[in-house]
Amino acid sequence: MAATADSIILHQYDISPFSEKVRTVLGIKGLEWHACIQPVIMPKPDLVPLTGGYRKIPVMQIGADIYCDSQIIIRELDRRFPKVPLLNASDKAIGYGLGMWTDRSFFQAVVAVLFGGNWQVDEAFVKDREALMGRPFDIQAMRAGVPLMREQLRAHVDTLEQQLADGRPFLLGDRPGLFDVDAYHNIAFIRWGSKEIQSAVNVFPRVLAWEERIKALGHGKRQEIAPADALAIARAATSIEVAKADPGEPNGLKPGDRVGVMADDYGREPIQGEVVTSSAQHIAIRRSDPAVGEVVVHFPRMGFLVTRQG
Ligand SMILES: N[C@@H](CCC(=O)N[C@@H](CS)C(=O)NCC(=O)O)C(=O)O
Repeated sequence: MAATADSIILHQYDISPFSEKVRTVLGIKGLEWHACIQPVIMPKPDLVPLTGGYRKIPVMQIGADIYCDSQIIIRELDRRFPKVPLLNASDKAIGYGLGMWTDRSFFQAVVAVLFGGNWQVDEAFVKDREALMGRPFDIQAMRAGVPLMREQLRAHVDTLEQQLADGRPFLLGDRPGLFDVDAYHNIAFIRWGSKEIQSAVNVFPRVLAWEERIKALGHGKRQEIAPADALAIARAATSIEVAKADPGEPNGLKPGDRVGVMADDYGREPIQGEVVTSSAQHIAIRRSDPAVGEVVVHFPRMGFLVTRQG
């Protein structure tokens, strides 16, 4: 079926571990979605008009609403499609908190071991990631750091093994949930590495069995969409977000205020727009671009900084 303003469009590429996180959520929920393949390095001429400059992957688009970062993408999927919830009796919210572990220190250990190992990257990729990270992408230093980072990786994966030690099928109980998804994308990323790198996981039998259970959940029903068609959907659609005051906003931000929103780790270009809504976990800003007209771009609050502009 052709995509419409109600369709889930995931701007992604297949090797992207953070996209795997979202694809697994789509699998748990059994949803239909459209994959829009974006480049692995800049420029991303079919992504930036939607986001206003956010270049990381994944980005989710539903009509003229654009969700940047897997955390807000997953919150929105759970809000719009609650039939199979991602949170359960033992996880009212902590999966999002645990994501700050899995997506940061655990993920960085995986990256260090993969790129310090046999991963082949070209000059263009190195330059791109230097710009993204704001520091040298030093393969030699990464190679030298592999023994240290292996220790880190083992500690992270062992934490999962211990969590599964009582025989539970999923990390927080009988059903797959957000915490499984958060942890799993790191394991899926390791699977792109050599046999030797993969042994970091293979020595943990409970993690291996859990990995198979997560893989069996699948990715929902995927179709492809061309970037030009995704842009056309945004152009023709109107955001569903309604302006709403946020009484607890620590800095008094209100609808209509001009702000810049940026990640606090890497890819820190501020995305500028006018506040539509905000809450403890979400900020939505309105902006426009000749290629897509007016869109509303959504970000999480954990891990993102919001500054007033002029
Ligand atoms: N905090 C972000 C991290 C996203 C991220 O780092 N994505 C990687 C790909 S998995 C990326 O964007 N790399 C640079 C690029 O693709 O341009 C999230 O949860 O979505």
